[in-house]
Amino acid sequence: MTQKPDMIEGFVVHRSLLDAGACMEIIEAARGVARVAPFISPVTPGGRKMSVRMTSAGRCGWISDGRGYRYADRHPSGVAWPPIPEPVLGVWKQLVGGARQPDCCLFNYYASDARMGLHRDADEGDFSWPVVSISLGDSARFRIGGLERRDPTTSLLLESGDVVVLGGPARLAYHGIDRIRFGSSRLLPSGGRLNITLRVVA
Ligand code: MD3
Ligand code: FE
Repeated sequence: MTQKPDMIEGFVVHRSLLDAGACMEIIEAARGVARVAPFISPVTPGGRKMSVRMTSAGRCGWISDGRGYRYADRHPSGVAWPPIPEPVLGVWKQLVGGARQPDCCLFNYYASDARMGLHRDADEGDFSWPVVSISLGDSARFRIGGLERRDPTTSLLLESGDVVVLGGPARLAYHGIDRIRFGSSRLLPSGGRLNITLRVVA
């Protein structure tokens, strides 16, 4: 567990929490989720196609379309979200405990040119539980700031097997992905980066 001195409180990085085997097991499980609930390129309410492709598992999933972004109880195809894979729940259990299960498991796939602009995750009705984020495949430059968009930011490289916990003040911090280092890992057959976030929604 490491920490930058100027980083917002509640942000914890568990470097290499998952070894290559554990990463592969989760990637296989993600493939199973995507067979039922395929990755889609969400469109922002402003009509722009996001470069990150997404799908979800669990009681609800995060979607975005012309009507806005929100949590929905079904994939846009109408199919129910598959259950959150057991090895992913195991990571939550290890870091957060068994008192509460996550409602949503969001899968973000980054191909070579994908990025995610600075934003905060505030669509959830309960911010008292942390968000857990699992990085798989190619490395990425992750940026995190403070509670206001104008606050200074710092960046760090997230690598395959790293798991980030965002609790306390960090739960509502601005953050984003500047770019990925395409080809830095061979774990995903077509390259790229898979990020998995676990959240309590309400
Ligand atoms: C800080 N995902 O799904 S993971 C997202 O790598 C998202 O795909 C990025 O931002 C990704 O919303 C960053 C790290 C992360 C995830 C959720 C957070 C940081 C967070 C929620 C609150 C604060
Ligand atoms: Fe986010």
